[in-house]
Amino acid sequence: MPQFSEITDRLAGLQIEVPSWAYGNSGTRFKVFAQAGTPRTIQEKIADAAQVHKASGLAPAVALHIPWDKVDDYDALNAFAADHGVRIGTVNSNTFQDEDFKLGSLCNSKASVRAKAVKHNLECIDVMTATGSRDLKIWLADGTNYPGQDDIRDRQERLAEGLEEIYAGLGPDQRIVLEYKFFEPSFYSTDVPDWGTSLLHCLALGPKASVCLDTGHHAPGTNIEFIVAQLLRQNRLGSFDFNSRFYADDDLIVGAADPFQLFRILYEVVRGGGLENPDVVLMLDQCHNIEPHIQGQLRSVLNVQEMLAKVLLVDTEALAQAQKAGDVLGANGVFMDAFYTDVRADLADWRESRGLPRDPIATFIASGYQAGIEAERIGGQQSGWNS
Ligand code: PSV
Ligand code: MN
Repeated sequence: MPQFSEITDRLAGLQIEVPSWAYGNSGTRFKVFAQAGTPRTIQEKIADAAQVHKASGLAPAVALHIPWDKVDDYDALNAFAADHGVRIGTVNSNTFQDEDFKLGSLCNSKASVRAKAVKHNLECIDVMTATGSRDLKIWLADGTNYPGQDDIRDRQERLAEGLEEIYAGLGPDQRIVLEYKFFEPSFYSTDVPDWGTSLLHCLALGPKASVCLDTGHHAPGTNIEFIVAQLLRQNRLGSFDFNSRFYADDDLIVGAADPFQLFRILYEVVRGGGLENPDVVLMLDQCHNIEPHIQGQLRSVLNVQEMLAKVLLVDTEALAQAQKAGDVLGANGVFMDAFYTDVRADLADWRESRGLPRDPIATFIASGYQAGIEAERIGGQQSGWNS
């Protein structure tokens, strides 16, 4: 197995994009519990996200969700982010909260509604141009609840047309990442339910369209690392939305529910050249319903770092030899050795050697930042999952 010192160069390249909405309040359809100090504006969300980067060195970009994070002056927002040591990342469009989109957006049977959805995405591209952001992430809540409700085949044609119009609006260095999800909010059919459907639309669109893989968007038991391997083979894995789940789209802290699954996914990222590939964005998409938002984000990026360190420790030569020899248990043993290696002390030493806190979470807590925002952010409308 490689020494820890042999993997630090690659580990140092890890960059994780954090979602602006993770800093707002969130919950379930039963209750949203408000937290003291929650941001009221995108600037406050960025300031909080910057704390995650400051303590970990891992999170230099913040994804926006439009219209939640809309501002009048994107130059000023860019400057604000830069002043805080971070930048604007992926722009997420939102065609799931407007009354008009009740029966779908790009797949709606009404041309006027489809046009409205296209227009919104084109406006998101304007935001990307203004912020220097490369990626437009499209996730559609489109689907049906009842068999026969709409023509599921026509819906695919409408989707292809709408995506083409949006694609035509991309600048030369901009991309679409098309996210899939097998159910919710639609319970019978979903228009982009799986990676295959997303990939087919991306292939039809052209080279500036790739798949976004949200780890919470699969049926239980799905082998997600296989999907990672396959999409990387096709150069069509544009981004991840990392989170973890026990049941459905739980949006829990990445690595919390199934650390071994995160290990297996990251192994395929590394194996497929995704780690050093700027076209593969590692993003979080999480909601911290009951835990403190900033600490939740910190824990998330640190979980990814820890699991990546273990992946980089896999003895790839020994693994290849065992695989070639058909040594089933030997190969599995090499893989598991890396997973079971405790890298926490090495990581702490390494962080310190780079001028970062040994224990980013403890350092953040001790900084008093949280107490400061709780005292300062009085009044106003706290951001929530829908604002
Ligand atoms: C949908 O469940 C999703 O994963 C999409 O990425 C949305 O943009 C995001 O959640 C909103 O939290
Ligand atoms: Mn997502």
